[in-house]
This record gives sequence, C-alpha cells and structure tokens, in this order.
Amino acid sequence: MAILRILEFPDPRLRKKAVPVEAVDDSLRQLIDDMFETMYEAPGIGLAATQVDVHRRLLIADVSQEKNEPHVLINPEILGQEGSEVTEEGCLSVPGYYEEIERAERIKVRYLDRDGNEQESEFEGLLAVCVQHEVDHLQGRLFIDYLSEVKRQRIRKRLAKDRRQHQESAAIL
Ligand code: GNR
Ligand code: NI
Repeated sequence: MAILRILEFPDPRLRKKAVPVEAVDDSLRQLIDDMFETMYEAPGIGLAATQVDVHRRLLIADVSQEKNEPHVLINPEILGQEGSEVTEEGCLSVPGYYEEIERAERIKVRYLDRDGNEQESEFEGLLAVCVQHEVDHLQGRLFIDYLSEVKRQRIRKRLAKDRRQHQESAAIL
C-alpha cells in the first residue's frame, strides 16, 4: 500500500482525458488499493485516477461516515440522470476551496467492478454528486470550471500564493 501524490490545479495533467481500462487485473487492483489509502488519508470522499496522474477511466468513492462503503467504478458511463440539487463541493486538487455546484440528483451508471464484472447501478444524493465530480475529472474537467473565469483566476492566484508561503516557511526550518 502507498499514499499517492495528488495533482493540484493548475497542473496541466489534470486536463488530460482518461482512456478506458483494458484489463481488470492485479496491478489495477493494487492501484485501486493505493487510491483508497490516499483518499482516506487525505481525507476525501472520492478520487479519480486522473488526480494521481493515471489517465485511465477509474474512480473510487466512499461517502459513508464510517469509511466502510467503498465504491469502485471502472470505465463508468452515465446512462441517465434525473432531478437537480446544489451541493457545496470541494476537491483535493483545489485544496481549501469550496463552492456550490448544481448537478443531477440521481444518476444511472454502467461500469465494471473490481472483479471486472459489468454492473448497472443508480446513485443518489452525495454519492451521485461525487460520482459526477469524479467522471468530470476523467474528462479533464474540474468543479471550478463551472464558475466564472474571474473566480477561477482568483483561485489560481490564491493557490500560488499559498504554495509560495508554504515553501518560504519550509525554507526557514
Ligand atoms: O472530498 C471530496 N469532497 C467532495 C464534496 C462535495 C462534492 C464532491 C467532493 S469530491 C472530493 C474529493 C475529490 O476531489 N475528488 O475528486
Ligand atoms: Ni476532485
């Protein structure tokens, strides 16, 4: 098991479009285990392979309080969506920033599970929001893309400043 490094906005690698997973094998399951360790440690409720610089269609999620309801979706395809809801979203690739985003309330998704079996499931509530957020990552899209260019620019500058200050304080030590 290993904690993986999470890419942060505006890293251009977050804009890459993931390609389908070809084989659900032990090396993929190793990556999935590492992604769960990384997500739980962060902590976060979802993680897309894109965020750990693996450009394959794979995402994980666990929105439970006890962190005991892991979901693995390989080659996910959203078949349908219904309703709408607004949720305050955050992203491990845009640390410290939260905004209200409108998404579908319920979705139907076809995907492969960690054994490579095809599944079709309906998700609702926070899990549905999370899966939509992760599917966006696989397409190179971030939740801040739904905001205005002015806001995105502001976030970019603030993150750059945070990183500079972080580097300065690290240099003193
Ligand atoms: O941890 C996360 N919380 C979250 C909250 C509301 C909507 C989506 C998310 S996903 C996010 C983790 C992450 O960045 N996944 O890509
Ligand atoms: Ni995210």
